[in-house]
Amino acid sequence: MLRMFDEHHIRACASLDGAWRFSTDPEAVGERDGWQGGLPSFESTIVPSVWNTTLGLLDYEGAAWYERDFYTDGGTLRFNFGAVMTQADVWLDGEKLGSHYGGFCQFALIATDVTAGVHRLTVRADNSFDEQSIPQTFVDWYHYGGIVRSVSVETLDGICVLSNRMEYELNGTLTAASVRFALELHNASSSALTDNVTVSVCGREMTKNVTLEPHSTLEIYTDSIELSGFELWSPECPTLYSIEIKTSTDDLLDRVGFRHVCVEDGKIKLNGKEIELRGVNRHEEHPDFGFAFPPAAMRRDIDLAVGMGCNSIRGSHYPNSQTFVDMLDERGVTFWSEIPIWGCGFSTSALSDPVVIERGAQMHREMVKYYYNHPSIIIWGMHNEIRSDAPESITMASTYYKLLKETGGNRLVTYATNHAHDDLCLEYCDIVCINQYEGWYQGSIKSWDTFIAKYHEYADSLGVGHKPVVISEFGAAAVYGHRTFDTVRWSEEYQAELLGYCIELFHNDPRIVGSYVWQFTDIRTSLETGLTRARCFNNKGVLNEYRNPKASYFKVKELYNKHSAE
Ligand code: ADA
Repeated sequence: MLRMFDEHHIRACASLDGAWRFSTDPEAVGERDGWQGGLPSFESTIVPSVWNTTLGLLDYEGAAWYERDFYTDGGTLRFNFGAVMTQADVWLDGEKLGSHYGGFCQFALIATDVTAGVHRLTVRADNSFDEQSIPQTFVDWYHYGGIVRSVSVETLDGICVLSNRMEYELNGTLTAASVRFALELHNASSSALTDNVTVSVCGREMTKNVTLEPHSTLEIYTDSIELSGFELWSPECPTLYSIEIKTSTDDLLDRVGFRHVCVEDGKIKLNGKEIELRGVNRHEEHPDFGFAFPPAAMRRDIDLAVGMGCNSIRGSHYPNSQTFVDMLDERGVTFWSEIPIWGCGFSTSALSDPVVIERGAQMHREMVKYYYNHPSIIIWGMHNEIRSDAPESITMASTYYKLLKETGGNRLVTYATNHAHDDLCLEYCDIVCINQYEGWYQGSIKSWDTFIAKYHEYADSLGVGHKPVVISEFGAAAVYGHRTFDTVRWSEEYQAELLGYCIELFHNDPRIVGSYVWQFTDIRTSLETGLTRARCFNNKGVLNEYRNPKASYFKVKELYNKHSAE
């Protein structure tokens, strides 16, 4: 996984990106026929990538197999997968190593007693969707398949550090913090071991003596220390600190930042100062690369969003790559990270299905585990547009809210609702986030005023009128290059007018503390959406899919930059 810093100096790591052997398995017979022992026929492909950009496979949904050989000096190996869509089954030399459910989520598998020499790694990726999958069959983006983020192999030696969380609490003046680390340790050897693990942060060290049973994993906490003299992380000054965690045989390097986000007096406060979120919804998707989004293009996306005046991005609708979030940490852009529960595809029965709820909970746990230390993430998103007007949604909303509040660190927890006037779950969010398309699917541009007024009335009647409101989606489609003298639907002019009207309206409403334009770029959608989605793309981007600007980009840029200067 490409990070914007080295994760290890001591641990031996090798990238497994590059050429792999590949075969689709449309009848799902591969495992029965022993393909894990060697693919009977194959073509070559590149990892990471999506298979849909291979000619002839645009709409392939189902299982596909990947295999490659690699050399190792042997020992305990850890295989890291940035993301596999959506179910991954992994074999080493034909022996099952493990499985993982959930595209967009990072995972790792450990193999012990591997001999020195050349070995074969096999992955079956299956992107089939059904009524228990997350997301479900119907979504408004493209169901790309494949190994879409990097794969690497690490050699583990002695007591190793698999992951870490820096848990900290700032004092009232935000000048000092009480800090402790949660460390996931693993003993890679076949005998019990004792070692010191030392964490260095801001010139201070914390050491703990640990003993681990053979091939076991253990989470420990360091003692707490008081730190002061650090700079806070903020959009204006995104200060980051390197940390180093070491044992006598292993290390893990990471980056952290100190900041405080909360809701107070109906506003969002970052480091005690009111912040208005000027945001955009971004899919990590490109028509030529799908979800295997090139890092250099990520940097350009951030330049374009920052240039438009954004101080926030919503990673709609799934965890984005660590590379992208690293870049946001560096640039001081706040981020909303969520999992792909995209409600329009969910029936009410799926919402209360324990299998679905547990799959979502596991995705939240993995998102928290891998992204915890990113200061840019100030919002966790539980789900998007579920039937939160139906009692069946309450278990899901309350379960995820509790999970993220208890384990997610200092962040606001929310979900995007499209039931602003009859939502039953508003108790389970720190900020109320509303998706609405007045002037597109219903009403007119001007009917936004009555829509908002009606929400305030409803919120007051429920006693949640004090919660800050963010308009998390609003927009209109415009076909790139369709310019008109009259502001008619599908034209760049209409889209620019609608977004301009909304941004001013939201900015002038004291209860609304932010907005996220739907959306950053046009995106490919399911081929079945042809009748409502011109070109089979969702055309509500302020940029087209190749990042060329529409008139609306300049309108949003003018207003967001004006508001930022106020
Ligand atoms: C919803 C959804 C988005 C997108 C949007 C639209 O609000 O959350 O993913 O589908 O509608 O363009 O209709």
